[in-house]
Amino acid sequence: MSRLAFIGLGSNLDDPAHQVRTALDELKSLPDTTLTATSRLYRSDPVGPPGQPDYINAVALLHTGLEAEALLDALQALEAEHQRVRGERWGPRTLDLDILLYGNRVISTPRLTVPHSHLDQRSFVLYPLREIAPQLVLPDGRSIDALCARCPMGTLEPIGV
Ligand code: ROI
Repeated sequence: MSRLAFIGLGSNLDDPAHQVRTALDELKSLPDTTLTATSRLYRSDPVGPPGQPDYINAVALLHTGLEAEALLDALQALEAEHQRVRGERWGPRTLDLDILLYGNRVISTPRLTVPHSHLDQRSFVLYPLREIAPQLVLPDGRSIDALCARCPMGTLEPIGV
């Protein structure tokens, strides 16, 4: 069975815009998966420890036959190809790929929390998400419009395609 999965992309090291653009392209080659939509790239101030570089963020929509954990494995393999080294919590990273939503499923396992935690508090996720899915409703019934209304854009800005 094929599902819609929204993926959040983020980078703040080693030419972040290039990291995100390359990763968007690489999502096309995941097995049993079609890349259906991509948001623009957005620049955002870092959330988390201060003193780290700005982030580039984007959101992609996949149509995938992969189960959620298999999708997570595939995304982690892509992160590893981008030389992501897991360092300090909320520290700088070359590439972060998060499953934001997986169909209408709610998943809570040691490896995976879907919808992604803090999704509703992060403008760098919500606004790119709304760009590609303006009618989106979360499994708990909240609409993307309602979530954006409660989460100011702040310094988030699109930087083009
Ligand atoms: N801050 C921004 N702006 N964008 C991110 O993608 C991002 N990712 C993270 C933390 C460290 C929480 N901060 C971020 O994981």
